[in-house]
Amino acid sequence: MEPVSADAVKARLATQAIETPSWAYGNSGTRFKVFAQQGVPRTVEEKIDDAAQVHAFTGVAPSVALHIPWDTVEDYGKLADYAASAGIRLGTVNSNVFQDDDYRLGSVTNPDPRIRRKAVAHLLDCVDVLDATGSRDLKLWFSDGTNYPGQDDIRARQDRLAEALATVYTRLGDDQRMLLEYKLFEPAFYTMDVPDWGTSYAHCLELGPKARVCVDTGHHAPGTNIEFIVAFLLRAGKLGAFDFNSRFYADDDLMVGAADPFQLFRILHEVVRGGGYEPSAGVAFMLDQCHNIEPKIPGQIRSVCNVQEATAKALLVDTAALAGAQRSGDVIAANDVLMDAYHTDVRPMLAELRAERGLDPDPLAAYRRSGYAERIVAERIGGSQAGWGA
Ligand code: LRH
Ligand code: MN
Ligand code: MN
Repeated sequence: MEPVSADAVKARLATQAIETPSWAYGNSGTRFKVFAQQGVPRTVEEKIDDAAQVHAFTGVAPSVALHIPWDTVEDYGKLADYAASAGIRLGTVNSNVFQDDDYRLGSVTNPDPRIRRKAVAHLLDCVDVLDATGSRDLKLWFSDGTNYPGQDDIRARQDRLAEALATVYTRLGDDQRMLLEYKLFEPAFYTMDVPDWGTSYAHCLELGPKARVCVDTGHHAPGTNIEFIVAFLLRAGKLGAFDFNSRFYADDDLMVGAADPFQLFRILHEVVRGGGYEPSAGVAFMLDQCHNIEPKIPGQIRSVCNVQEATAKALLVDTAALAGAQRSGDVIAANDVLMDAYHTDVRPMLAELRAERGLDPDPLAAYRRSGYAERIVAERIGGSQAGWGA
């Protein structure tokens, strides 16, 4: 059997695009404490500058996701121009209907129609932002849910959710999409209104082709087989995006690939296997992590590189050998094929790829040497929070 050639893998890796989140560059923490770091951005433009650094050193992070209202500006067209002049573009627009006192009992699923209208109005405003920035995707995550049995009518909340989603869906332009993200628990602890991929999938199916599921890798119960979800959604044409991060316990938002690099590889193997790596599949690779204790930009660089490494390994899987072993029912040989790819040290290949593209083979070391970190500490006084504690 012909092993996969390094050149073929490098050619495919050269087309990868991993989006970083604007909120990763601001101060962050947990509900116990937000830690202030020196040199963090004071404005949306400075978040874009930092995201541009991640792209400059990795070559595979050409866009930054916005979070509204954390990244509210007067003129989003101008912001898009600013991003272009910094060498990147604005990506997914994340809505936020979870930080207003009105949303104590929910946003789009709130029993009060006035509050539902307010939440939907925000989501529609976010579609205006898509129009202005030229971005394709609106990401929806709802903190809606209940804490106590009997608190509200679970079924009625699904109806309200469906109605709100349909209103937003109708407003989408031809080339725009909505990504519905799910989360098992938190901030609600008895029911979440979109707790899992099945709920998200069912709503997206009802809505139509412009609605797809977003898989945040930290939003599942421990032990959940995420690669199965990926395979299923890809087969159904409903995988829209990833929010990559690492978790040891729940929604930990740690650096991608830090907790379980093997799981990351298994997920990317299913992405490649299911055609999700082809640009035409429309699967957006995004990071969703807020670094609490590590420096922001190096943390993003590390995460981007970890996604790239796992992708390289997934692209190295000898698919013919795998299919052969599967056909003949050779369980051990089939497993060997996957493990061979996983155990391959792809770092020299990635270093080569970067050098071929005029980049430093070691993005983290190059960033550290660049002096950017010292410059922003000197220039930026009183940086902003990511938004969680705001
Ligand atoms: C919710 C979430 C969602 C938000 C982001 C800040 O836990 O994953 O994607 O928009 O965090
Ligand atoms: Mn997320
Ligand atoms: Mn999350």
